[in-house]
Amino acid sequence: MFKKILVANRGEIALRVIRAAHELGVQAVAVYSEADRLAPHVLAADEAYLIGPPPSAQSYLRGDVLIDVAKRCGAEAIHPGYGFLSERAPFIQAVRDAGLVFIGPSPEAVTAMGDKTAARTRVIAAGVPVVPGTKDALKDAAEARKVAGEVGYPVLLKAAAGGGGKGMRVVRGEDEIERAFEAAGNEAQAAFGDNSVYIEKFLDGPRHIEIQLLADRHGNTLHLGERECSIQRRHQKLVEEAPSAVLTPEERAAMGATAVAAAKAVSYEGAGTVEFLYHEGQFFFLEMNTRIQVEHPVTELVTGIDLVQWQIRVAAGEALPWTQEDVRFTGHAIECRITSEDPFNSFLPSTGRITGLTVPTGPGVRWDGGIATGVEVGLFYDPMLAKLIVHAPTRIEAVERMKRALLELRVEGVDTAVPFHLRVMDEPDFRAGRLDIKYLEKHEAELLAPSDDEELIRAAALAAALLEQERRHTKSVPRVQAGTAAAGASRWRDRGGWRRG
Ligand code: MV4
Repeated sequence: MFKKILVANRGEIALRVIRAAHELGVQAVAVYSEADRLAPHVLAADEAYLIGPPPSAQSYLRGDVLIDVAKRCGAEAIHPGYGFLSERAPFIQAVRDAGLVFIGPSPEAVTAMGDKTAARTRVIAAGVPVVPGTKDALKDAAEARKVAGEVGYPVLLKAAAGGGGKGMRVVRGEDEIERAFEAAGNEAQAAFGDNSVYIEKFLDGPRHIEIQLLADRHGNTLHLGERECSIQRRHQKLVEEAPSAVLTPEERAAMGATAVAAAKAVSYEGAGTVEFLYHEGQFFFLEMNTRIQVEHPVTELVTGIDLVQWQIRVAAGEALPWTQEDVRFTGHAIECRITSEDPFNSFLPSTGRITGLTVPTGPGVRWDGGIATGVEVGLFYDPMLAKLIVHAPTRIEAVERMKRALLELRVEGVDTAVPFHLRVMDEPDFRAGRLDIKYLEKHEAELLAPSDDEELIRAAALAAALLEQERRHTKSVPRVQAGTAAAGASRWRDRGGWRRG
């Protein structure tokens, strides 16, 4: 096992990796930008190094600086977390060239899965079902027209270099195909510097279900079941759960075996995820994510397997100690992403200082957070502050537990998605497990419209802020009289601005 690893990330995932390292007796080195001097991941690490100004391009994306820090502090390996440098093959190669271990897959596996047409070709050869369409990029609009006619409308044009929905165009009939081909190509060029586009049959309203994998370098590749990730907005997931409310044990086994085949096709090592679209009882390979994902905790809770610890252990050369039959699933887990966004104002990012934080606890509740009171939430990084995850024997008990935990949670100083999550937990289709990728669009009216209650809360918060300002500027009036209860407990000393009655 390593003695020391460098965590090349920030926020909740940096803390998550530091915790896993510490439980393995491994020292963890943090890096931080000038915006993150007081961040929790810095305080949790054994050592921490300043790597640059706040913008990611000058700090967390500086592969050369990160490798230099790792070498100078004596770290043997680098854990990339998710985002940032986690899926950049040249960085992985540079880590290896520096004599360090990258905690994750090979650069070849990342490259193979990063190009969507190359990935399709690789997994088709391994017998993995994909959505009907082209293997390779289309040469021109004429070819697009021909192939679309064969596949049958509606079709979807996708960027070969894509992922995450950029450069995607639904085409409903032959009259639109040529214009859509040009538009998708231009968008792909702008986003990825590559205008290659391919075609798939468009599936209308499938579920997004993904399989978690764990592979060692001794030939063992296991699947750890699925996650249902259909509740998303503009390709940002908001709620995830395990297991899916719809998969039968047979479907789980078939999807799992398919995901294992896809991973083996690129000699995958470490933790990874194969995404599928699930539509009318069939599933189709979408893409493979060659990193640990945000939503990994729901899988950890239903399998009892610590994915981040095992990432580190397999990177150190250990073999997985289980066969597929040893992997058992217990109960139901749900995760809500706690983002600093205003759900009632188009999820507009909300900034400010965290002035108060009450984290839910109690049976079956897990908080993976990257914030603390006093921390400034700005616009330099992703708005996800934390994840609230619950585990319970059944799905409906997990839903009720999540509601309870969301009501215990108080984040003061910024708006969060918490009121949105509370509405989801009460929404009948969600409670019945009736989900697909159009869920949010379908339920926009109930889930995203500000209620009278929210209007009232906003008005109260504004009034409280004005009062607070006035109080600060009224120096002549003694605010608290010594010796009264107010010295410790008066509501007028509450810094939160408002409270629910
Ligand atoms: C699709 C699809 C429907 N049919 N492919 C979106 C992101 C990219 N990775 C693949 N995506 C989709 N591919 C076919 N043939 C619908 C989507 C899609 C989607 C997929 C997963 C999760 C959320 C989504 C939201 C919109 C569209």
